[in-house]
Amino acid sequence: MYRALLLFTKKELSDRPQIKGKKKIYYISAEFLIGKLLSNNLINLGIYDELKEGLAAIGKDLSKIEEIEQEPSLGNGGLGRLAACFIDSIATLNLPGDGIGLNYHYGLFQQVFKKNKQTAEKNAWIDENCWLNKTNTKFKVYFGKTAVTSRLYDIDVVGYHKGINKLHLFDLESIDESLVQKGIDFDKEKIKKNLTLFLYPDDSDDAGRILRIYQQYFMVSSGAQLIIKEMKEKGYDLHKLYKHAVIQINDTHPTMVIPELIRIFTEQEGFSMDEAIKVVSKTCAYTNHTILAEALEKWPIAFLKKAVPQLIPIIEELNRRVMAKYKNPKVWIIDEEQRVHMAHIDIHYGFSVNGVAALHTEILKNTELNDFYKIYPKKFNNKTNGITFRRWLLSCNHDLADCITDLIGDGFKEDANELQKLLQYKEDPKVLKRIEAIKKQKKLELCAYIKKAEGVELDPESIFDIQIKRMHEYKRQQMNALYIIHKYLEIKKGKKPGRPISFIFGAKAAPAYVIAQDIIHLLLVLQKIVNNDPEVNKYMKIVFVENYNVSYAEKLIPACDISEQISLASQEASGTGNMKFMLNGAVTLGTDDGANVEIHDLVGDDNIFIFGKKSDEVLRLRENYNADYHADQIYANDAVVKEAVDFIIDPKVLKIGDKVCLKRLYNEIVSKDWFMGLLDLRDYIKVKDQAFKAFESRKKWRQMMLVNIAMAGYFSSDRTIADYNRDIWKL
Ligand code: 26Q
Repeated sequence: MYRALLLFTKKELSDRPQIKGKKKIYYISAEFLIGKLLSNNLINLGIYDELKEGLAAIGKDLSKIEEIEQEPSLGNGGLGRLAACFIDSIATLNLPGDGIGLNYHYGLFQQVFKKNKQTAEKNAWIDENCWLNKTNTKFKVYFGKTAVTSRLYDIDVVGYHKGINKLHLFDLESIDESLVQKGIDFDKEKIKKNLTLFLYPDDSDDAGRILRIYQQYFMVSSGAQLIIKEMKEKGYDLHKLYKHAVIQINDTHPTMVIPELIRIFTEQEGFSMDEAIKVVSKTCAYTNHTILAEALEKWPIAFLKKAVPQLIPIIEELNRRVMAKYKNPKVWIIDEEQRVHMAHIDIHYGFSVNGVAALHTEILKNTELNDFYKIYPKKFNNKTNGITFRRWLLSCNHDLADCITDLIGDGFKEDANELQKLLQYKEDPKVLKRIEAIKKQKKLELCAYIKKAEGVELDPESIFDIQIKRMHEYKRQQMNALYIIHKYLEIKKGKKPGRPISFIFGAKAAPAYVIAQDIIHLLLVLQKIVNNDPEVNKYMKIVFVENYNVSYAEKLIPACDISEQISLASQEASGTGNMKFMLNGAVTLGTDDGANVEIHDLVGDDNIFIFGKKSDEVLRLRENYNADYHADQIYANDAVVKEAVDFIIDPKVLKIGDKVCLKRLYNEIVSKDWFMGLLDLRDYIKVKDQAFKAFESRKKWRQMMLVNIAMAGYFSSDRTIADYNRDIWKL
């Protein structure tokens, strides 16, 4: 049945018209975390309901058939998922625009828990039942004198009741899957065979790996050739490229497209260097997704020399021009340690630099990229992230979408701002109860799924408190763990919560990120201790779901009561999970960070739980961290904090867990605590307890759910893309 539906849907897609126009956006990204496509394609084609009914009439359940589809894992997290939401919205706004990326055979690893630890397996998603269409388009890509062939695979992207754009994924023609031995190990030297096997994990500690440069260049060289081919086919003058194409560079991963286009123009198309630089600079725009210094790509020039020697003269020329103009070495492209700062190429040689939420853009302008902002104030702009409501409401929560349609009609499906019409029902008990009943239903469905998938039985009457996102110290899952320990110890002392709580986690950690692995380990050990303690498990349970991915998110988000968005203020560029939760009627418990700030502004103090230090205070403390922040003192002087932290190395925990991991984590927290979990822990405990208490004022809570749904319209990626188009792309 799945195969029949796939073939039918592919045919429907191929019958739809291509979206056309005079100017086109190319969204280049190393990641497109698209998730399963069947249900979304059917919705956007406008045939979901009809098919579902038709199938039901012959005794088939569409939602069961959807389960068969393999999820491609072509992204790490937020940045990749954002790219997927964007291509949906570009098509939905009827804008001509294609994605350009890589066809990783095994994508991001699949997470398997063994002995309370994460292990990694490959995720083989490509087979005859996937959405890829093989094309005849091939290009030669040179790494110095070594040539490889790239072949283009396409996935159709259909807008909501609109035409088709393409997701172009390049693959290495000479790929050899048999290189992968055990788990995700493979021979890193055999570039001609391994290039598109895996996606690199977001790995701030170990970013300098040369294979990633090969991948990036393979992507941008193929992409540049494709763009030039399309321009020539349409008869456009390459000297006017910027009139017909705009290239959005998704973080620094595709930055080499800039020197590569300049190289092709000067070496093959007869441009002067001045002219090539001018044309490319007017075509390329850059999006920044992070202020974490260690995550900003800086490649040793020796690596680039080895992988892509042909780009070195271009990069050196770009750097010479910068040095001639600006005396401040902090804005140069090549630093004194002979490292190439990729973001600096984008900022000097692109026409737009944007952050992904209001606070993030302000921090870029005022601190992280201030030296550049002073040179190019007009280039900097904010584009607050968004999510596609087709996937994150219509597809993942049919019941809620139907309920909203009954109440305010289906205009919100094209214009998300219409969700505000829901506010008129704030005092309508029937509506409020219906929304609550849908939440209850989603919780029941999630309970059944978790029972089957994880073997953990959750109480559907309990509060569902959910933190799902990549495992990273700045996102502070460890602080959530300390709250859980605190609650556990309170229950042990006889202070029992009025209503049970289910603490739900989902997260992958980069395999080389040791502390992140340790936090996963701690949570899995706590899960064993808490869930098996008959004195406690009536009041609380923990479940860390295995292999959290887009499909799992689609099940978890509709069932959530409290959305955990607890990053250290200033560190989360935007967050997009926060928006998905809000849209599905969860209430945010968070810091004033990233897009939480904008959620807070929209729903007001009464419909969100905010805690913790503000970003300006955090940035001030971090300026002189060793002198101004003392985790050890907070730990020593606050008995509640100390008790929770000490439990990490309590004999009860060490008995089940790995001593090395747990002690390392304990030491990290009491001595360094680089992301200041201890600083905010007291306030977090206080405000989280307030949130649990507020859950008992049922009318008030239902109203909070309603207000959150009603105000989520701003976070539609249709709005985000309209903003990109108005200010940057001008299609
Ligand atoms: C870089 C070099 C080497 C290996 C890996 C990487 C790498 C890969 C992925 C670095 C970063 C990423 C991903 C970053 C990311 O997902 N950032 C998130 O982007 C979201 C969309 O804008 C924001 O909402 C999040 O706040 C931000 O963390």
